Amino acid sequence: MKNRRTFIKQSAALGTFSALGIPSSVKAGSEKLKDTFGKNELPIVISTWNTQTAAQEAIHTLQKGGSALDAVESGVKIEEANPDNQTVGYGGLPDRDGIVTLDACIMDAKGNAGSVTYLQDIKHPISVARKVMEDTPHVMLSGEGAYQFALAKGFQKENLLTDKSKKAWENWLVEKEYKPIPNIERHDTIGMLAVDHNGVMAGACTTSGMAYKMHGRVGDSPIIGAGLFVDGEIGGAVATGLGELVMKTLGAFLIVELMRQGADPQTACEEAVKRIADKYGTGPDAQVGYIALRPDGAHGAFSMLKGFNYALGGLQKVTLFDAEPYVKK
Ligand code: SD4
Repeated sequence: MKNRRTFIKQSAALGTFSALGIPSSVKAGSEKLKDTFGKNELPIVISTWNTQTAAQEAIHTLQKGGSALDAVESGVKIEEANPDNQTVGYGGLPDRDGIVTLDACIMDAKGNAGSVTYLQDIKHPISVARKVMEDTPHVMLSGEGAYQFALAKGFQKENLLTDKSKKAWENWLVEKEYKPIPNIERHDTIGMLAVDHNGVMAGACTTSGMAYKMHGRVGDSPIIGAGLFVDGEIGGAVATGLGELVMKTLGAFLIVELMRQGADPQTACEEAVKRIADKYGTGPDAQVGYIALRPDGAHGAFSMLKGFNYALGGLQKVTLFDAEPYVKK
């Protein structure tokens, strides 16, 4: 919860933020929770794309007395296990060599973080990332090392390439053209942020990455500060979309730092998208979507292109919203 000291710190920072010439007004996104639920209620969960079931699971975990960390882990696991989501976990589209490789990370309010990259044959990379955070002195394990660690922790080897995704890959082999398609059926990489009843937050992000990527490619999703960043005092942010653009601008960290300087979550998401647009342009494949959440329940969401949506939920209901895009057409 925000105490008086934090409030004074943030208010003082607001002056600095305005002095930079960046607008710091509270915009529509931050008000949406109030529109939907009447007031800024806790707990709250927000997740990228059409992932209401996952958000519902996270709320359920909180209702059962689980922590925010338990909530985001249990929530994103729904999508990791969902074969119809071809951008996450089991059923994810493979790389150009036909191999499914997974990236995930998790972070708590105290700044503890765990991550796995280029992980194969394990259905729940988010749970392996949590084990890296809790049971090792490291933040990130990759490839074979992450796999061996997972086996040692009791995870089972599983084939993650479903017939549907194998067929899609075989069709892709005919042309072999790498073309990022980040708005896959409005059901993509899942990033999730949650705040519990006491204002304690956590975040998680998990993906099979861009379809038909080069073998060995790792995206933004498992990179702390790019795909996900959480500071329990300030807020958290998660990214989805073309990871290379997020990595080159350290999107999630940028959003949290803008919030630290006084920006509301909506303005911070807009600034981070604008940073990409200014530096790298707004090409037809350059979709990036951000969501952000503050410990008091205020949130924001914004994307580069049309088509990005997100689930937002509290104890009463979970609702799907379209994010406003930077490129309006
Ligand atoms: C990546 N950011 O690997 C992920 C993919 C994604 O919506 O989010 N797709 O680049």
